[in-house]
Amino acid sequence: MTLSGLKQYLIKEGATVVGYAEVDEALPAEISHLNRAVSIGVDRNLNADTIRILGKLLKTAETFLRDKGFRFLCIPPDSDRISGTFVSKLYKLFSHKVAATCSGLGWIGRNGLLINPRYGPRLSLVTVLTDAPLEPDFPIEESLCGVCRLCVHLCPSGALSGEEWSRENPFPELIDFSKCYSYKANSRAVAGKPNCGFCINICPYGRRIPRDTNTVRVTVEGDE
Ligand code: B12
Ligand code: SF4
Ligand code: SF4
Repeated sequence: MTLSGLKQYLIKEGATVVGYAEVDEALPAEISHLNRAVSIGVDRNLNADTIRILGKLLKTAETFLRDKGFRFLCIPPDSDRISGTFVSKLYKLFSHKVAATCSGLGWIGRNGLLINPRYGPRLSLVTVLTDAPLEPDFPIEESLCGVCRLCVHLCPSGALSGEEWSRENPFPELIDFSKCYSYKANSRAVAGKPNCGFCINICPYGRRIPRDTNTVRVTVEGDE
């Protein structure tokens, strides 16, 4: 199989989307030799089963690249929870969202998440960095959120500022992570749920809701 065949191979093995990126500008010196990224997304919430599937896809890419003699660094989906090994120290040097925008899979929405035009923010991501000369896809330059601000208005913790991302200005203050984090922690305590994810569920991308609206009608039990 040729290098470009890796994409189809990963899709066949269960990936929803796969993109290749050239990521020199986002690489720290320690890993600057691994200047190509394979960004892999699956259309699922990030739960234990999704982590298993993404782990299997990482293994598939790893075997493929190793057999061809290339170097690689597989960054797992829950990289923040893995520590104690030399390789785990490298994980925090590169982010899944950078690989995803650079490989054309989507932009960063007002909710701070990677938004794919077809699957919206519902993709869970992993990344393989490599020195294999993969032909890069076109990076995404601008947000396509447009006038939509649904996630900003409806985030229960008020964590989202409504700022807009672009590749030229990739780190605006999109989200107050402490608000998001404490809301999630409380919701686990109160409702027994481990997460929130409202900013995923409300996004019209990947759903059939018009994007030119700032409001949503919420029907509660007893409403007409
Ligand atoms: C720590 C963490 C959290 C923390 C804090 C978030 C944070 N600081 O980012 C908390 C607990 C709050 C959290 C919450 C959630 N998280 Co979280 N989280 C992470 C984690 C482990 C690290 C993120 C991080 O450090 N970000 C640092 C910020 C500054 O950088 P960043 O993420 O790369 O984002 C910027 C850059 O990518 C930049 N950028 C984009 N393109 C380019 C291109 C270039 C060239 C450059 C220079 C920069 C650039 O734009 C982004 C915005 O500024 C990642 C997994 C990972 N290893 O990446 C998951 C991850 C971001 N989380 C994810 C998810 C799903 C969630 C939740 C929905 C979970 C839930 N169900 O509640 C919420 C959503 C909250 C929200 N609206 O963002 C997914 C997002 C998937 C997606 N479609 O985007 C990830 C990628 C996990 C995964 N493997 O899929 N999370
Ligand atoms: S996960 Fe919930 S609290 Fe956090 S930004 Fe999204 S909607 Fe807001
Ligand atoms: S809900 Fe609207 S503003 Fe928020 S990320 Fe989705 S398209 Fe962008």
